[in-house]
Amino acid sequence: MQDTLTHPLDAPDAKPFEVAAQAAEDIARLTGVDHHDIALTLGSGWGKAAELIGETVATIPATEVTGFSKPALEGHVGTLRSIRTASGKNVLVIGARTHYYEGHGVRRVVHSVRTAAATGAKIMVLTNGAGGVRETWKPGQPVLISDHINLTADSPLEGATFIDLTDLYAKRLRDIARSIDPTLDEGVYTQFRGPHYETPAEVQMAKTIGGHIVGMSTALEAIAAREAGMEILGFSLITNLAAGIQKTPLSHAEVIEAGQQAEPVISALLARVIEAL
Ligand code: 8IG
Repeated sequence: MQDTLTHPLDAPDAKPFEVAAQAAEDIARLTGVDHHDIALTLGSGWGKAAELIGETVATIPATEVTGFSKPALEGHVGTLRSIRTASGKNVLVIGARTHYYEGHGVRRVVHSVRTAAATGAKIMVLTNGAGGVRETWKPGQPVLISDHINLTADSPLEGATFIDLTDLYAKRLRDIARSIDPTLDEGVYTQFRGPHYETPAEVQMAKTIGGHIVGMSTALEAIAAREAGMEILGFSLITNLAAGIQKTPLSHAEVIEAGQQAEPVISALLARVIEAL
């Protein structure tokens, strides 16, 4: 636990990987599960997947885990769950994402990913709700992330840490996902800072530079996951077509509704993919 003024990742002498190791110890103690094989971050629209993945062994409030709680009361930060699949794999389900646009710095954004690696997870499954740049995509459609463009101008890596990002979103894992659903399309995820959605001109820029999906979360997490040695699988739920691609203004309510409509279908898909990993 921590006092209410300093966050463990904000201390001048903080070592992010040591804080993550402490968080992993907390998770082992609180869940009674000393090792996880796969970690899964649930983004908007994907929340129902957890129940379908297997038997929930333990659910813990993220506030009980080092580095997940906030320095002051700022609403809830969600839960962490340990789930055992039918084949006996332990899946750490992270329902507590910190977004870059919250402004607490990139260390806090990727703390859950580093913690997942510290619990032993070798595969990081990152899911999100996002905007679609391809006109042929429909709200409610899940797509695989094939690569990303990081437009945050930031990095979770500190110092001269040169990390290769070739095949960041592992083709091996995308192929497994497509063996479950051969109709899955894929595209390049473009991370903007947010929290505003893009202008139509920014969406055209994303398209011109090779982006197909626009979002606010996953690229920074994927970089940290690769640094931590994990294999990464990324899914976007297209909740809306990006600004200017769809002719009507974007509304958060619409985004939430598309997510709710799609939730049962994509959750079942995700559960089947995880069992196949
Ligand atoms: I849900 O259109 C969702 N998240 N950047 N743009 C960006 N993030 C998003 C969008 C979108 N829809």
